[in-house]
Amino acid sequence: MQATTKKPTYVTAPSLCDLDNYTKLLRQVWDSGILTHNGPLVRKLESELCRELGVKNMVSAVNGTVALQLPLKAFKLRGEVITTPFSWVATCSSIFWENCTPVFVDIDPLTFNIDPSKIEDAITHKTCAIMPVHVFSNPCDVEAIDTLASQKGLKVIYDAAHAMFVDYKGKSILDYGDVSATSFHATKIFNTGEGGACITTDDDLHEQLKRIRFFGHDDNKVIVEDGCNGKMTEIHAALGLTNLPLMQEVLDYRRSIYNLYLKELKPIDKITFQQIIPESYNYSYMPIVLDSEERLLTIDKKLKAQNVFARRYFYPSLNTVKSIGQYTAMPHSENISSRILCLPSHSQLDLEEAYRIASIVKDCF
Ligand code: T4K
Repeated sequence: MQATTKKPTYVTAPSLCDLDNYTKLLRQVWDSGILTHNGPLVRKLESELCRELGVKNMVSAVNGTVALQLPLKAFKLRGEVITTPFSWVATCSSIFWENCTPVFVDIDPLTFNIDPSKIEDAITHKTCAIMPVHVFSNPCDVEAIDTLASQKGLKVIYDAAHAMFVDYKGKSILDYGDVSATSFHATKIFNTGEGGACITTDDDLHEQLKRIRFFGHDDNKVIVEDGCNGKMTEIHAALGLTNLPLMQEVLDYRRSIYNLYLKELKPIDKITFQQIIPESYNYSYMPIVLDSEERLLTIDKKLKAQNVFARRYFYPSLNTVKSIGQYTAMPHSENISSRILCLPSHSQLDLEEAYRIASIVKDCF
């Protein structure tokens, strides 16, 4: 097939505020000269997000990976952290950076989240925490995980990088576990360019996370614990504050794209979808699972020929990555990982283009 001259369509694009609104806020930064160190816009972003999400405490961070590291540091964890092989590599690298070892537990092949019924068998005397991922914003079985963790005396740090603006059983999904860590990366549903945050209901832990983010300093700049530099800048916070009012529109639009793809592709029995709870999902990704890797490669090639760039999130399954550790079979994760493709979904994707993409996919059957 011949490549078209059409503008490329990427898997995602950042939802961006009006540039003039952003520069208006940047004027304040220029006038004050305060660029970082827990400045007024960072604090404002944290409090506005807490209000919007209905959560008590938030500590913003330089990115989502550091947001995962901050609680590992706060709890002074050493040993094994149980996690999922079906994730972005940052889940594992945050564990390694904090001198712990990831131990994989396979996923549920329907929800793509860690299978809670398999966690207990993976617990050893070295286990110190569980780090599950709400994959594509789909809530983990938080009741089962949190109950098991408290019985075994383990910390739970949810990797909620995808899970902004998701409520589950009457509260934000970010309010479960000891801490949730989310990402505000450019490719996420809410973005500050780079950024992330820790969310916890524990006020003391919240204060401690703030200190760790700021070199371990207390309010008087006395070093009271082992910290790092995990601070968000005012420039990033300004972008977040200007993007925030767009969120309802962004969420609604992503949902309509998801439903369009679903309607078009559901009749094809060789395509399956993540099992989700429709009211507890932010529709930031559009994952489809094909009947074989061969089919996936064919579809991906056909899309690329039409200037459409889907992405294999998450591929490869992390248990197969040599630098992460010795291989242990994770059949469900490896299987889903080899057949899953995320189709373009973002605010700048018009519905007509989504129809066209769905048609290219359909033509491969
Ligand atoms: N845990 C989980 C479960 C995660 O998924 C992630 C990150 C983390 C933790 C860590 O959070 P952070 O430390 O990143 O805050 C992206 C992101 O870099 C990464 O944040 C994300 N997960 C991961 C799933 O995907 P790529 O490899 O897709 O980026 P890239 O450059 O290929 O971009 C994809 C498409 O997006 C491009 O084709 C065009 C568009 N794009 C991208 C960027 C960066 C834009 O339009 N503008 C942009 O600025 O990694």
